[in-house]
Amino acid sequence: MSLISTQTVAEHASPESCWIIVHGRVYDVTEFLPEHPGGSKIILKYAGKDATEAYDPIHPPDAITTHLPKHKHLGPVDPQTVVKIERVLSEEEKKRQELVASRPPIDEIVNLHDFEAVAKAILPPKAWAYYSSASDDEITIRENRAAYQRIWFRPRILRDVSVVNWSTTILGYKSSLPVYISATALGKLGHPDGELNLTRAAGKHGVIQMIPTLASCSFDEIVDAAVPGQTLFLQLYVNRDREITKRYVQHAEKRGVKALFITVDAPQLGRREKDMRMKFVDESGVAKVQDGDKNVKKDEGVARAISSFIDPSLSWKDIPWFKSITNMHIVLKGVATPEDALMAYDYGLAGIVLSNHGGRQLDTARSGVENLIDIVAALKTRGPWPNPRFAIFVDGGVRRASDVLKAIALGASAVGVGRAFMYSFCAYGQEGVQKAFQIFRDELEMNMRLIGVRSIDELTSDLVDASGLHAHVGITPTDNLYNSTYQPLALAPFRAK
Ligand code: PPY
Repeated sequence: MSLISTQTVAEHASPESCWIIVHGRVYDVTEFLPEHPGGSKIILKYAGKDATEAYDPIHPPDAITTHLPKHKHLGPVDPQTVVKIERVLSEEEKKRQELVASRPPIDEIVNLHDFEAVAKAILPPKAWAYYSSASDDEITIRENRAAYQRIWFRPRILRDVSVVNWSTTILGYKSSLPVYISATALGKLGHPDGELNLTRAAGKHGVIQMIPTLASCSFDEIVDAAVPGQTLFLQLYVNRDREITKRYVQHAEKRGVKALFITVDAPQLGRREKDMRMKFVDESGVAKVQDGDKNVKKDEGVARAISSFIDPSLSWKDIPWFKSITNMHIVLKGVATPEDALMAYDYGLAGIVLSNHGGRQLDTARSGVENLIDIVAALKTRGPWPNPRFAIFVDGGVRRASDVLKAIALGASAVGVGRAFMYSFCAYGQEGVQKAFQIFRDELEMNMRLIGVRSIDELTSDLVDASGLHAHVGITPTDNLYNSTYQPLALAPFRAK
């Protein structure tokens, strides 16, 4: 294949003929422009140029090759014609890099909040905005923490807790912790290795990872990074084109993924205002939201820009189809009521995740752990509980082993942790995730001893007092550690005309 010079590429810099370079190869994306989930404008910014740096954090490496027909793959760029441009760092970026270099040594990290504080300090503002944002007034994201603080322990004493064991099984697969890594998207916004940090750490420590549909790394890269026998689950956003979904699901099963977690709480993406505002801030820090540019879509941030493929027509009628295309366990992620929990059970699914999507979807939705109480009560009407054929998971706001133990005591099989593991790799890469596992282990050991349980199956509801859980009044002590890393919602900056 002949080489293409950068000068030739530069001649195709318009909507009529738009070529871009990604990872040293030239692509003709002219016809793809109207189909790009993020809109054509962002591609046109790189028309005739190298788009790799902008492409990388928000696309798996194979996205362009799988979405563009073969005849639009024009070939390799001629390296002789590539002019290396010295990158000039902005003052803000320089300061950020200094902060990265001077972050606290990992031994000084003592809890999961610490990772979040470091991540907040060192992440590029767009990454922090995307990861930390939650919908509307961010009430639910706060409630996810607050709910755990309305549950109190009723510890038992004198039970010989010299040996305690917190390993368990999740959907029948061994897990060294009663915690799994929940899906969070776009890992490379926060660290060059993205989700592979999680995979590698999980492989070393026997923890189960749920691979996100919208990972920055490709699905196969993640599976390839797993060690033999490592258990992986898959989170699924259902595509409007069911053939794409079918291929993706069947490929995952072939590659050994054990369970499919279908996201059911995001037929439309929540309005995460912190993320949305970022879209409008240009290099000079000026908020474009105020300049009346009709071409700027005002309702987008990183997330909304890439969410248009998700099918809002997904319904219960699709469940038999999913069962027909895969033998993996099927779990619905984002269940919030006993009515839907019973439907999931009656459809013969393997379980549900009581989740509000980390507070990023319906604001003022209740916390998963609060919903757990009513949902367990409802499932008990279907027969003996716990039921080995149906698992309940909870996610959202988990930062302490005590949170995990409370959810399990109330009937959860295991608990999902998303942001906290993500912040641990944003701050310290794979080592950060391993340290986060160690913190969970240390806290589990201490808390299990202090509660008087030796194994996960000894955690029963009599060990907690959840009588105040449904009372949504502010009588809990202030969560200082958490509140110091979360910021109030900011108004777009004003500027002089
Ligand atoms: C989220 O941001 O909450 C996600 O679940 C990931 C995502 C990212 C971009 C579009 C849709 C969903």
